[in-house]
Amino acid sequence: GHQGGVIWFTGLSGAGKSTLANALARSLYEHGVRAYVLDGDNVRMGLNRDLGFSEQDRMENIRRIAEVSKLFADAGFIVINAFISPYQTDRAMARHILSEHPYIEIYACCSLAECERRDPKGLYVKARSGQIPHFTGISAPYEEPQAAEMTIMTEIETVSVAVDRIVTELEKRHIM
Ligand code: GGZ
Repeated sequence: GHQGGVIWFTGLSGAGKSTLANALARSLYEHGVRAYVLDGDNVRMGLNRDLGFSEQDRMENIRRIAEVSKLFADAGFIVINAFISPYQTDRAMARHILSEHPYIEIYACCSLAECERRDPKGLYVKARSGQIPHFTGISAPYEEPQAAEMTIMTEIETVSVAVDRIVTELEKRHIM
């Protein structure tokens, strides 16, 4: 079996983090690699149901996710995280918590204008009309990564090309 590791997607709501994470997980499965995706859908409904979107709550969200990821990675899984993780300090904390494991941060880069055009859940419309406070990109900050191992320009690159590029990077780093 392979050693564990962590792939951490960061980016705006609607940038394509979960899409990339799930496509990557399928590809890893086909390569015989045990992988598991953590995202808002399976973490904020359960483990982190007590947390909202203040700066403090986002930090605690990221901290708990990093600690859970550490357990999965200790067990030999490749954990694929898809969280906005908008603050540089929180991403640095996650990287620190996971410093004993191979770690790759991937920036799902997409303009705010395009995320608003996609608006798959109608959240940007609600945020613009003031119905969602602290909405990332509208009324809360997104700090762009300065040290991401990879950047995927999701307005340009197809999911399958991006996934192949990530798999190549994982092989190069002997993570799989
Ligand atoms: C940002 C919000 C907010 C606010 C609800 N700001 O596109 P989605 O819907 O499915 O993904 C977003 C998700 C963000 O949760 P994360 O745990 O990834 O955020 S963080 O890393 O910053 O802790 C969005 C939805 O939750 N959502 N309210 N105010 N996104």
